[in-house]
Amino acid sequence: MLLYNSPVSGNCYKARLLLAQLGIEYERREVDVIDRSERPRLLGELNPALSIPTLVLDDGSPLAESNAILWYFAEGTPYLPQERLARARVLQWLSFEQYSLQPYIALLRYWLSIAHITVPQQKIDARKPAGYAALDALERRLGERSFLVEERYTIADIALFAYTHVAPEGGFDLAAYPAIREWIGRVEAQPGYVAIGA
Ligand SMILES: N[C@@H](CCC(=O)N[C@@H](CS)C(=O)NCC(=O)O)C(=O)O
Repeated sequence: MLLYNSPVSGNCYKARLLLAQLGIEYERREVDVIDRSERPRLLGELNPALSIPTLVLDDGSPLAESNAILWYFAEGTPYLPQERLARARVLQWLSFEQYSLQPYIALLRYWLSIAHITVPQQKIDARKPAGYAALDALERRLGERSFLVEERYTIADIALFAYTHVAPEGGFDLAAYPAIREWIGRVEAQPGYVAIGA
């Protein structure tokens, strides 16, 4: 199995973390997240969005989108509940991550700490309130439970953890979010945990 990957990408990290926790081996091919000129050649046949992570399964089938990759590998394992409502709630949090968290927290991290591009402060400030609103939502949820769904660690936690724990790299202060900080510690204590840079 081959993962088109970047070590700095939170989306790729989601796949790397779950695969490590499941003990599944794979190869990595590193893809530049700043110079995207090679994407059509590398990924054109595999993923119409030309995004990473893109995975090629052992039988040659491509699979893209970080949360789809999580779902595929978590199926039939403790990382994805079997009960209908719990599965829908996992999907609820995966959708929240893509729509409400990533465009603000991941994007600011990319601008400020990965690409180091000069972005007008006004443009940065404009993304902050929605990023903090996503953190507020997570804090409310985690203030009343240990994990996002069913009181146990699932791919919902992996998906939200990926960019939340590095939110300070995008200029977000987690000091006012004690429940999030405790949850980060619980995720890091899970068996088979690997850090984003590993
Ligand atoms: N929704 C996608 C987003 C993937 C994504 O944005 N990947 C970045 C690297 S972290 C990328 O390759 N972007 C492609 C591009 O901007 O050209 C996912 O969750 O996998």
